[in-house]
Amino acid sequence: MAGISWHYVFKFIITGDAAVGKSSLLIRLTDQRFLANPDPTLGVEFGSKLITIPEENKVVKLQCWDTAGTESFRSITRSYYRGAAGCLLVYDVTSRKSFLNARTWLADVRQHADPHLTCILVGNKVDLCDPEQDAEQSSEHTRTVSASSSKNPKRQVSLEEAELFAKEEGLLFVESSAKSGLNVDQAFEQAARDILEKIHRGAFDDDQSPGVKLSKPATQNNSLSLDSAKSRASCCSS
Ligand SMILES: Nc1nc2c(ncn2[C@@H]2O[C@H](COP(=O)(O)OP(=O)(O)OP(=O)(O)O)[C@@H](O)[C@H]2O)c(=O)[nH]1
Ligand SMILES: [Mg+2]
Repeated sequence: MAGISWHYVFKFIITGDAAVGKSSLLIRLTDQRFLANPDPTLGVEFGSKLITIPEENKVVKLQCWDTAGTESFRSITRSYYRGAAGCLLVYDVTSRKSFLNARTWLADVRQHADPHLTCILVGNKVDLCDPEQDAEQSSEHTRTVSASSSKNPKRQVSLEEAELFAKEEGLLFVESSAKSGLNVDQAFEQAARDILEKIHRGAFDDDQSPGVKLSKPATQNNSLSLDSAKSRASCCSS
């Protein structure tokens, strides 16, 4: 194991409308900071981070392509979707439009990314919502499923509506705040765990899946594949 700095590399993309906080989520992940006035992304930006999945004793390198939400960059950003294993599909909980547009982003991503793509829907800027009003709204929701909040002027997408959309589309889901850091690392980790599970089930293939790479230390021969990782994981996991 000596010399291994990571066991897997996963290609991630971050997508969604302009100004929903995609770059802010990436900066929070990689630098643990928040910029009040970041520049809009022109095309794509890149960031990477090593994360540990303790229960698997594995180190995963996340290679993240943060794409521009502005329509004029759409054809450029699309080309970065190719082969992605993970996707953060971001909307802003205070912008209903950004939530409605998530469907279009998802369709685009599914067309170009790996067919086994793991996608997590991320409702960002939850720090702008009043938690007390949220709790009140949530209890009312058991009776009436409303699309948006009339009581909380900032929140325009309820937790329940987003959860339902995620369930229907087979997405993971979390609400986050790049500003406070709430659930930012967790969003990436949850998606990485899901990809690892898919690897163990044999869904990703080391040669066929450009968005997933397995470390090949010099001491082992080049036949090491995701299949062997799968069998090693299953033999050691009981
Ligand atoms: N309150 C709050 N503001 C946020 C949060 N995340 C981002 N912002 C702010 O939202 C604005 C847009 O953030 P960006 O990270 O540039 O958004 P983006 O999705 O990368 O935008 P594009 O690159 O243009 O597609 C900035 O003013 C951020 O400071 C958050 O969690 N809470
Ligand atoms: Mg950006």
